[in-house]
Amino acid sequence: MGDDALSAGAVARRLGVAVTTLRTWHRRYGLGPSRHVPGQHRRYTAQDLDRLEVMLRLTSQGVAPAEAAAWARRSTSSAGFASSSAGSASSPAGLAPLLAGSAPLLTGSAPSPAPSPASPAPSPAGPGGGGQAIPLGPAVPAARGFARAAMRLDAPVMRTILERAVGDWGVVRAWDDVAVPVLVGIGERYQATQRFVEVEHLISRCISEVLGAVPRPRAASPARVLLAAADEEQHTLPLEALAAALAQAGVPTRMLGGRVPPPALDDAITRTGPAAVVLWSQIGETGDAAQLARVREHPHPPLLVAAGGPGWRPRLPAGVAQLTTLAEAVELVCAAVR
Ligand code: B12
Repeated sequence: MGDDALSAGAVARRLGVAVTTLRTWHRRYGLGPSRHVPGQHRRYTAQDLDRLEVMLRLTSQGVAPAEAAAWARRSTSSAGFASSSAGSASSPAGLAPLLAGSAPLLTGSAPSPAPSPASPAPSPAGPGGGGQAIPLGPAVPAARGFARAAMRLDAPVMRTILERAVGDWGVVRAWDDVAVPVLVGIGERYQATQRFVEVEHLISRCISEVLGAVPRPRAASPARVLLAAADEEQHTLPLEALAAALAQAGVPTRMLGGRVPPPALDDAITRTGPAAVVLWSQIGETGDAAQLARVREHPHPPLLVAAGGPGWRPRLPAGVAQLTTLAEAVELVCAAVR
């Protein structure tokens, strides 16, 4: 690369990661800039950039950072593995499928290269890892990669992981296996520490963006499905997942979003005559079941009135369907509108 060596800012922009992420990868995993010009900041060479691209690709696929870094170092340190200036690493046999983008996101059978003796051990509990990680339990690698990127506040990587999961598996599985474990985990993290609100918000934002980008069906007729959160209810992500999953099933929806007062819901039903209404309550404070009864008693009641979320109390009124999973919700709504 010679004089074309890049600054940290330029590399960050090119890869779509934060400069702080580059610093972390440098400090913890030795993936730093190698070109040194006296009196200047170190610069990233083409080979440094190749390593970082491998690191980014693998961590996006859920490979643990220390493992990914070991691969990244190996990918350019041995003869024959070095890449051209085109910027993409030519890969050793075992790495090729991962770099080709077909990494086993679900099964987690990522390779476990022996880190070179020179590689620093990952920091056990530094900011963004170890003791401050989002607790996940058994989770697919994509969920772990998403959670790690979230703790680094690395939105581009978060979006990439989720987009790939949606593309590879569809909305229902991406939501159930990647988004939900991370949402539950960050909820627990917050409860235990009263911290990481910023992480929670970024997670919500990225999930919303990816779900919102799922192409909507070009409907010949207006949407016959109305989605709304209960009065004062701000939790809307499960409804956003439902809208995106229904879109993939070819069913258009009308999404009112959060905090819908009962009179406004009445008006929307009067004006749009939906065949199905799904109302979401996440927390007890918003889950007065009288809201559901009111929809049932509308002069033109929808064929399906369904309640989603754990907030509803004291119990669902007669004639209201209880939705317990996203897949079930998709099935029931599809049946009501077809
Ligand atoms: C993201 C989030 C927010 C975001 C919401 C952003 C958005 N656009 O939706 C924001 C920041 C707005 C927020 C606000 C608040 N939040 Co909040 N939030 C969450 C978080 C992390 C995820 C919520 C979510 O989407 N859950 C959906 C899935 C992941 O969870 P679930 O409903 O339990 O899923 C089960 C079923 O519903 C089903 N399921 C899953 N997906 C789907 C989809 C469909 C269609 C169906 C039918 C079923 C289904 O499967 C699961 C297993 O049973 C949760 C943590 C959590 N565990 O949920 C806290 C959480 C719900 N929030 C909580 C609280 C306390 C609040 C606030 C009161 C905080 C405050 N002090 O202001 C406010 C409430 C404001 C209000 N009036 O609504 C508490 C609720 C505690 C309680 N039970 O009352 C939680 C549990 C966090 C915690 N551990 O303390 N929150």
